[in-house]
Amino acid sequence: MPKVDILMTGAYPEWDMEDLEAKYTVHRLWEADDKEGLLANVGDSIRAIATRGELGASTTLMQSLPNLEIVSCYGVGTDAIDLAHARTRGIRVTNTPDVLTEDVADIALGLLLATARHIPQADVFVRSGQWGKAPMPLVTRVAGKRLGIVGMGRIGQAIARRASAFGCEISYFSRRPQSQVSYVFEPDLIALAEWSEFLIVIVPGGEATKNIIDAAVLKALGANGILINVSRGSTVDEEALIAALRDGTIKAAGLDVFLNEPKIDPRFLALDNVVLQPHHGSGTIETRKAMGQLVRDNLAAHFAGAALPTPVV
Ligand code: 8YV
Repeated sequence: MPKVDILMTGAYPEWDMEDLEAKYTVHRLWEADDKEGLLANVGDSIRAIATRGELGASTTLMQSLPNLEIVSCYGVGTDAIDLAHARTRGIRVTNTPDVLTEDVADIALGLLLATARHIPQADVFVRSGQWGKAPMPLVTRVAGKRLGIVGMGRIGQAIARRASAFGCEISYFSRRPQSQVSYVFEPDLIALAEWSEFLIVIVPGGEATKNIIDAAVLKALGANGILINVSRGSTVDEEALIAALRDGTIKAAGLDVFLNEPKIDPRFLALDNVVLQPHHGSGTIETRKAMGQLVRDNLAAHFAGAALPTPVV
């Protein structure tokens, strides 16, 4: 029986690639010099897309695949997948929730600690031989501070659990109050920013949250405030953020996500009050193995006519 043809938009770790190549005929879109030519040649045979959260599946891409049945996403965020188009065509969409929750929450707190306590700068201080010649500058405490969380889904709740252990006071902004948590719900994002010493952004990407962190929110966060973004680059107005970092409107930022990844705005590289991560919140061996397994389990379930483990559409 011929193997099912699938299209991959970007690479997975080798352990996933080996399994997918063994089970399917894999077409590697990201390696094609002539992507349109590849799609023209094999588009009719493609029954599945295996993509990544940041790569998604555009309307144009899905329209070029007339026999597409499923998009399996390696990541929890599906904002780069045209879900409405998938729904109109009856294309299933799956993602990889839960398995990455703890890692992304870890990196949110890790970025907060790194940004507030100047951990990258301290490493340079030692390596460059400054220790003993000048005192390391005093920095910002994290424990016991006021933390605003923008988005109180699974990852937001995991962030709050960690911050509670740090003795932080926690309030959150969300579309609606989350009855399963006891933290203070603040429906006014500006008011939350004014109250917060730290603001962690963990809302889903997409049009509804585009630039939700804008110049007004950054001004409200204030000159002693620290912004952490582990959501999507689209949730922060980057022009406003770069200006706020440059002008001292906020103290500092820790960023795992950006617009135009991986070719981020070069102005970030010139700022000394920002800690930069390469969209690596879920980037541990354990979590990526679990994510890859879920992608493959969803594909296998679909082609076996079984229930999908983690359906979105
Ligand atoms: C993924 C992400 O690991 O889960 C998401 O939506 O953005 C990341 O956690 C990344 O997209 C994998 O390439």
